[in-house]
Amino acid sequence: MSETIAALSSRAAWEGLQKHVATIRPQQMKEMFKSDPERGTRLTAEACGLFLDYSKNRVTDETLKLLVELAKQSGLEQHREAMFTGQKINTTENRAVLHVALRAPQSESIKVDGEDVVPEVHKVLDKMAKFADRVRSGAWKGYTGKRIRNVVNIGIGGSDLGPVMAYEALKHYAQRDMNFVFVSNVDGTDFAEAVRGLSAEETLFLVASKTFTTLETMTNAHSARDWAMTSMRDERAIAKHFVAISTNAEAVAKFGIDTENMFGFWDWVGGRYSMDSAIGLSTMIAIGPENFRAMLDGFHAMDVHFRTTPLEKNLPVLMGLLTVWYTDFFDAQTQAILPYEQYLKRFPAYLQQLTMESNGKHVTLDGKPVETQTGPIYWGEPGTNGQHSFYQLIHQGTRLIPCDFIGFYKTLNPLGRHHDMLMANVFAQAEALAFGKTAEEVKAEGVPEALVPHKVFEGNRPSNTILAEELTPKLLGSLIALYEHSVFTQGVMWGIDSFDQWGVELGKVLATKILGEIESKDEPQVMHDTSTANLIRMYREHK
Ligand code: G6Q
Repeated sequence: MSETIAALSSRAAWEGLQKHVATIRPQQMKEMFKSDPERGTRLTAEACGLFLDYSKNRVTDETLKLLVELAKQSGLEQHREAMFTGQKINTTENRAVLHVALRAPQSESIKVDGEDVVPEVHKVLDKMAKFADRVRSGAWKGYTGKRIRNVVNIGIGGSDLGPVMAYEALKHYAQRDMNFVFVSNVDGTDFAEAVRGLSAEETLFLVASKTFTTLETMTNAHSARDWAMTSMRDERAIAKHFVAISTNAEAVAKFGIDTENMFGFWDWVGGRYSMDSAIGLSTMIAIGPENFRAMLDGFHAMDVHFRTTPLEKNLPVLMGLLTVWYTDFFDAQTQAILPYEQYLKRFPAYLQQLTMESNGKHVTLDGKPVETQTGPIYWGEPGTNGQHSFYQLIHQGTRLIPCDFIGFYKTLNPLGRHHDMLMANVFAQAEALAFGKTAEEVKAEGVPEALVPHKVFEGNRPSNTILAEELTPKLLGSLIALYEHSVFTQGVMWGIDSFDQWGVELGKVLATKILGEIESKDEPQVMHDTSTANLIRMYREHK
């Protein structure tokens, strides 16, 4: 598909945007709002229970028109259809990209290599549901007959960040007499602290690894097995205390887990797009199959919106285009994610992987160097905590940092005036960023002359505000899919493969070589630069 699309810099809309940006740079949002009384209600869009206010961005109608044209000239609609119809758009791995099939209703049919994958998806979902119900009700017993009280998910990257985020986000709906723990780091402290105080007889390990070869996960899984055996002393206990989530049945069996206790998925599900596959088993055990299915419905609703809504009203498209706008025309390096919802505390970390692993690419699909900056750095913390730390730089620093504020009309934990205060902060921050405070306004407050420059806020700093009714499983699904498809939109503009991760693969092999050298008793056969060689030598001497 990429052959038929002109290089980014020669797409007409790109050229148009390059000229156009010169007219936007000097404009102040304050003036844009003054001259257009409808702006705050007009530059909004709504879908799947999510209301997006994108009026506080450095854009005019002309900008948006050009960005939408750019999307069309970049083949967004064709690429989107290629994804939804199972074409192998992850070209460097020759794979389809079908996380959308994970939440497709049973009535749909999506084919990969001529085979409908939807029935398989539902087969696994049903198996997960049966298992989750048994664990939740206590029907699934540990080896010594006790019910499971602790669920430990062992996984890393895509096999960890989604499950942790979803568990935290949906804790309100979780079975509270169970304990959910997540182990990812190969640092032994992670495992040691996770199982501290747990009884092995009441603990179920979910070993979540697409490949079932990842060093960190396999190391933690073996330590978990040793830990469980220390108290249960019988290999037969493994069948009751370990299940696997993987695409690699052979490696699962080799580890000693009965493949009856394996929940499968497929090579067309990327790790960072897998939290709604069997990788979400911990989520399903926590919140129950019904809530999990509601979450899938939320994902699916956003998939339908993304696939069918005209680009100018399409939430993920708008958000993706705005990210391209700031990244490539305003030299923005980062994008802040600021959820004003404590349950979303791991959402920024989850999005870091989703966005940066997807769009941290330096060549286009045909292997040529990209002509512009690609994926920005995503980061953030829940409000209002961030306000007392890094917001200073967003307000008065020298960098442009587009922000996504996320808030809810209703809290799941009503407590006095807390929620009104929380939401007052969302609106106040977005307002202050956009409109700032002039020297005149500061002076009028009686601020001494010498302090005036310090108290001036330039304003003109862009943000989106996303509002929703309440954090439900369904809403969470839609919110995640919103960002998934925004990332997709960005990737199509840049012409990159948003679905491979060769940088991650590199990390998986590099350490293995050095590990051998560290553990060897022989004199180090040092083939490294002098710095690395010295560091390895120091470690060997002092460990
Ligand atoms: C995600 C990446 C990566 C992956 C982990 C874990 O898109 O590929 O984060 O999820 O490296 O891999 P396994 O699930 O195979 O253990």
